[in-house]
Amino acid sequence: MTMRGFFDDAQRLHAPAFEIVGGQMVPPFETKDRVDRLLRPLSAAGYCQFETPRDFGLDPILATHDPALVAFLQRAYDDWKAAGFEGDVFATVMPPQHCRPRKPQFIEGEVGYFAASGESAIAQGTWPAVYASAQCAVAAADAVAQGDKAAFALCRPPGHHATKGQFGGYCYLNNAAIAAQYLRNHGSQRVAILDIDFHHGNGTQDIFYDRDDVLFVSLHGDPSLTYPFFLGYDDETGLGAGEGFNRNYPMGPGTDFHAWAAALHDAMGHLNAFAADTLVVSVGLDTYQHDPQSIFQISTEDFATIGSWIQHLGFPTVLVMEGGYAVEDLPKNVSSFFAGFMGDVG
Ligand code: SP5
Ligand code: ZN
Repeated sequence: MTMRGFFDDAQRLHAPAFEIVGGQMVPPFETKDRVDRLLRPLSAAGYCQFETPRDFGLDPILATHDPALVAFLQRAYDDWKAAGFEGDVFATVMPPQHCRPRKPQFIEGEVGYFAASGESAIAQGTWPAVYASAQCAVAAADAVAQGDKAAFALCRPPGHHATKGQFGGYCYLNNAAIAAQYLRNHGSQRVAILDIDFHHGNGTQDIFYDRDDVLFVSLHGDPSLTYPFFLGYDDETGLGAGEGFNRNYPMGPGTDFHAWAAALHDAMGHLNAFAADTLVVSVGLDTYQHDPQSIFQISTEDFATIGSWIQHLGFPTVLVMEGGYAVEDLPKNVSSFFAGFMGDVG
């Protein structure tokens, strides 16, 4: 058994010179190497047959994001250079609390308006990479909308920290949210999103927080201790019509598979009760015990169990790649997840 996988060469074009961590310029965690290392193993094992997504245009992106963010991402680098700045685009200013910010007219202020956090740069190739990454998500959603049981979007840059109107956390457009909205617009009445990335999917939560047609369930590090810090608490359950359709499982340092799996088991109860037509999974493997960003203790073998459980939910499923920064071990971890999902083990 195999599934269609989507990847575009243009996704390699996003290559900022550095990110800022702990007050230092460090090599970016989120690199093209992350996806380059996955293509061959996943094809060789027969899990995925990769193809370049066709161009679905801006419409599926604009069905999820504010047009102002999309326009900003397209022009930010050029505007930055036109202003005389030498490096990549970084946010250095953020709006005061309790202010309803008006969008500034100068690029230096605009970046602060559109940034949810300041570690992530916009570089020369960022827009074409981000656009191609989103097209992978749309193509995978389209495959499932057309009847495939599962499809894989090898997204990079990742997406789940991008809100309707802001980028951040290595994310510029929210690939999983775009896939979910595409499914809604192409035959699915109810779409569930399961986010297993180590970090809370604050962007995805933001996008669907007041809706009852898209359920968002996320397992992640306690936001009082780890990125994205301001969202991901378990009392965030949705707003208005969306009340009860957002579920968070924050977990503390040292969380092992036993504890994590108990949360997944509970989360699966919500997924089953929601009776979704289709499932989108934000597949981040940065819960791994040796991941540089993780405070969890998940092993390579555990990812097979996770893949198997998710497959056993039985929904037509769009798998969307998110984080995972133990670059050397990422191929074996992703392969393990696929082995479980495709029924090779577990
Ligand atoms: C998609 C995704 O996984 N984005 C993650 C963005 C969070 N980046 C925060 C970087 C901070 C690194 N600090 C590591 C300290 C670990 N103890
Ligand atoms: Zn993450």
